[in-house]
Amino acid sequence: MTHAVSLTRYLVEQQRAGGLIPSQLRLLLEVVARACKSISLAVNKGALGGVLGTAESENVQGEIQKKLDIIANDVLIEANEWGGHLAAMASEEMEGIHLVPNRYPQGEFLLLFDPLDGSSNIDVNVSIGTIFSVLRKPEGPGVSEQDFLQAGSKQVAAGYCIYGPQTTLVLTVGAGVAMFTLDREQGSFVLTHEHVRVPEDTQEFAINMSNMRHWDAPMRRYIDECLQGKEGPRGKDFNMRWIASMVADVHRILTRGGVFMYPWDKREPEKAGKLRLMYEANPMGWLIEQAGGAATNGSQRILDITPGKLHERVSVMLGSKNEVERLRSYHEAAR
Ligand code: AHM
Ligand code: MG
Repeated sequence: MTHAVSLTRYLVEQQRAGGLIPSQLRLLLEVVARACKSISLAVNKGALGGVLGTAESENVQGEIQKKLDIIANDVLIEANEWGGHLAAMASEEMEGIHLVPNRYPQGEFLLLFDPLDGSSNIDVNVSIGTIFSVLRKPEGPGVSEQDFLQAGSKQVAAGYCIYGPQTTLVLTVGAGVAMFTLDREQGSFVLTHEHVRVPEDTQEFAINMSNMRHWDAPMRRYIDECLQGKEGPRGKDFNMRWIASMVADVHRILTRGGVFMYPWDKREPEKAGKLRLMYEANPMGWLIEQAGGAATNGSQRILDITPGKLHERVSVMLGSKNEVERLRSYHEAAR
């Protein structure tokens, strides 16, 4: 009889085999998984739990917060404060960093998260998720926002938990991508996919087409060629999906390939894009790379960008390698 591999066992085995996971990081990932479990319960209760709808507040990005944005943020903060594995946290929903209170021991790691990604889908019962990224705190006393401003290539763990028909935790610690499905009877995450691979080619793209008129020329060229299908320069038909939850779109790409784009557009030209670098693009970019795909902003590998500020935005193109390379080359050709 084969035994199901729990998240705990997977992490212990990674710790033993690759030495990739120090004990504090293992604890951190278990705590994040536990927090995701309770966010999943709140999401599932929906209207019965009184968690739907809008809160009476805005976040630092000027976006109206949903009740679940705040609940998920509080759950993650509360769960991660006391374990001794973290020095500080940062979130899409908080302007500054959140230090671990003095009464608790300080750990070596920094945790960043988007507590509830895909907020516009909460009330309509469509998949949403939590995205997280873990960095090591640089040596030295105390901790400041500056300590967080590290390139995505410095991440030591990254992942997301998707709250959909199933609740699935997707994780990398730098040794490929593994997926764990929440077994609600047992209350534990069970390994259900290992060595996840994104096919290098695809005929499926994800972008919010309603913004087409605002894109720059290389972006329009790429989509225009896809839309021409078999009769166009690509010589094949393309399918389109747009869930408007990055976690759900990325999950589909990790499962069957595809390319996801949220490019710069001229609605707000001073912003590099809509999505945030440190807790959306970096963790997703690393997961995709770990599964054999690629992630760029059109001119640079996402993971090579050194952030200038915590809530920095970025143009995102990620997924099947050959499509991302094509996007990069169209941007290069236009420079
Ligand atoms: P959020 O973190 O406030 O939920 O915003 C990020 C989301 C992504 O999940 C998704 O890809 C994108 O915003 C959808 O944007 P749009 O509504 O413009 O299509
Ligand atoms: Mg988000």
